[in-house]
Amino acid sequence: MSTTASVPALSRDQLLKLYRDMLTQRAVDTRGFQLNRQGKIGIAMGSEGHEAVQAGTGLAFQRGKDVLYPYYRNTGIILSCGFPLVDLFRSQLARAKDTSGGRSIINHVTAKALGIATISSIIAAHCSHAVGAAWALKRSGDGDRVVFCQFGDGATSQGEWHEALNFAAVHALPILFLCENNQWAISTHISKQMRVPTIATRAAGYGMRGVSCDGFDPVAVYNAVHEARAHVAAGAGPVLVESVCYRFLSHTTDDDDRTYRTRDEVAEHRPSDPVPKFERHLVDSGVLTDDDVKALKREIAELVNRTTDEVEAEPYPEAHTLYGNTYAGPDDPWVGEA
Ligand SMILES: Cc1ncc(C[n+]2csc(CCOP(=O)(O)OP(=O)(O)O)c2C)c(N)n1
Ligand SMILES: [Mg+2]
Repeated sequence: MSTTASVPALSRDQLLKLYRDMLTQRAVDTRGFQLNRQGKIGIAMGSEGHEAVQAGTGLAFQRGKDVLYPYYRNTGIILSCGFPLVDLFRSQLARAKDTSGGRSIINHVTAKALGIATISSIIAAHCSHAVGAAWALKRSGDGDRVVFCQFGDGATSQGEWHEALNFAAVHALPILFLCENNQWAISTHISKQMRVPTIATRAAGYGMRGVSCDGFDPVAVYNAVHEARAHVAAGAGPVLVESVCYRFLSHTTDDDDRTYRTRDEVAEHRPSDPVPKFERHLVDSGVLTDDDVKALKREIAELVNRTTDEVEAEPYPEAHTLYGNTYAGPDDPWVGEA
């Protein structure tokens, strides 16, 4: 189904937040790839092409109420939901002050106070965790709070994903399932994942509402997610929202996408790049001038440079913390053993 016009028009401040969040996401992910090429971090995961999806979803998230279960490609959405940039760089650079003490793979951060749950690397495993959180919200009678569960197209082939959707639908849980359909799951194209035309179609199998939207347009994503959130918060059951986008870069810096897709295919999608597209829209509609755009880009570049330098100067975790959060008791379980 498509979205309706019941969503109010966005204010100038909201449009600027969308644009700023999109620019920040791109700058942070570009920095991740640079740090990897400089040999400073082991791996980087880009999200180029996902900026509109994540800024639009982040704007619909109600901070202080909602709970977010992100996945590894979600630098944009966690920043949009208030996660501090400095902590994201601490994760990328594995510094001691990272939310996992510098002991987790990059971007696997957590922030309880912001409602951001720990990221799981196991594809679709977090969908069950998110459903558990939604069940807890429902049982506690905490109305008007919604769980946002993000994942990619590939995740929808996992058995755990189907179990999560079914359970959520049967119990009418307050959860939004938000698919970032970038057409690829590492080297597996979407055409090898399913025979139905869209991910949203899959919702019908569970008696759940399914919506597909243009993931290159942050306003379209916001409208779809905002409306779906209202449906969920009203106690009408979960919704599956699919935002159709594209992954412009390799899966991670450990992947060479030239081995499974042509350069022509990637080039064909480039005109849809959401960042310059939204920028043109804001300038053409008089929300921003060209000078505003330049100033904002400079400001974000400076912020990202300053934060990178600041975190690079911070210490790595101490060796004795290696087993922390793994065993009960002392950091090092072998200390004192014969
Ligand atoms: C259960 C499981 N199987 C395989 C992997 C390896 N793996 C990591 S990312 C990924 C692709 C996921 O693709 P998608 O869900 O479309 O997300 P995207 O990376 O495209 O954003 C795979 C197969 C994993 N982490 N967990
Ligand atoms: Mg994918």
